[in-house]
Amino acid sequence: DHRNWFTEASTETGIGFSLHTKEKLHSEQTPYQTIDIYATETFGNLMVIDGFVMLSTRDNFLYHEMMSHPVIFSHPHPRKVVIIGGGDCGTLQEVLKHPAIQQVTQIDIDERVTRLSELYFPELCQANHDPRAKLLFADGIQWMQQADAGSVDIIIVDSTDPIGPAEGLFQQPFYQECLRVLASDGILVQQSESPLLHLESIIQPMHQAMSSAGFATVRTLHFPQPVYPSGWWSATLAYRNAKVDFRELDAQNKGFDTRYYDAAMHHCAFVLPPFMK
Ligand code: PUT
Repeated sequence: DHRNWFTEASTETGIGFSLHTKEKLHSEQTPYQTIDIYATETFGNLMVIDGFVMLSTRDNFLYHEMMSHPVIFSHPHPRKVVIIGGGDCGTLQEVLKHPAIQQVTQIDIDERVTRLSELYFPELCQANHDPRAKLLFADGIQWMQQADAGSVDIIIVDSTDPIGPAEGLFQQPFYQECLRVLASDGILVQQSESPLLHLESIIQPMHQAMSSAGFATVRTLHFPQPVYPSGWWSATLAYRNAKVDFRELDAQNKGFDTRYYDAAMHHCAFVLPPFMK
C-alpha cells in the first residue's frame, strides 16, 4: 500500500489503529507535549498528542456529548462547571448548550491545544467567547488545590491518557481535592479509557480511588469511539451523595441538538455488560 497511514500503536495492549492520511497539516513540540495534526481521507482532521489520537472531526461528537450531557442531566441543579483539560473545547461547547449553566471554568495546561483546535477544529470552538466561559491555561491539579471548598457543581476531567502530565489526575489525592471543591449534590466525571482494554488497569482502580477519597457512589458509562483503541470508551461518574438522579424529562425536552446523546441513550450508556459488572 503506497498511501500514508497514521498508526497509534500500543505496545501495552499489542494493538494498533490506523487512519489513511492525506497530509500532515501541523507538528509542534510545546513545553508539555508533541502535537500533530493530520488531514485524513475519511475522518476529517485528526489531532494526535505524543502519538495518541485525541480527536477526529468525524467522531468527536460521541466523546464530547457523553462527557457532558449525562453528568449535567444527572445533577439536580447544575450551575457551575469546571473542566480540567478539555483544551480542544468540544466538551466546553456541549456544556454551554445548557441554559442553566451560569459559569464554566476550563483549565488546560497547554494553550497550544486550544489555539490549534481553533485553527483545525473551528466547529468545536464556537462557544469559546461565550460570556459564561473562562479559559485558563494552568496546572489543573494545582488549580483544584487552590479552589474554594463547595464552589463547583460539576467537575469534568477531559484529559489525555493517564501517562505523563495527566497521571496525577487519575489518583486519589486529586479526587480528595475534587470532593472538597464540589458543593452538595456535586458530581465528578472523568474519561476512563476502554472498557475492553483498561477494565483492570484503569477503571477498577479509579472506582477504588474515588470511593476511598469519599465519594458515595461511583458509576461507569460507555459509548463507541472508533478512533480510540478498541473503538469503545468510557467515562466514570463519582457522586458526592449516594442518591443517583436523572432529570429525564429535562433530557427529553433539552431544546438543543445532539447526535448521539438523548434520554434513551442516557439509560443505555449506564447498562453494563456482565464482564464489566
Ligand atoms: N480525551 C481523551 C483522550 C484519550 C485518548 N486515548
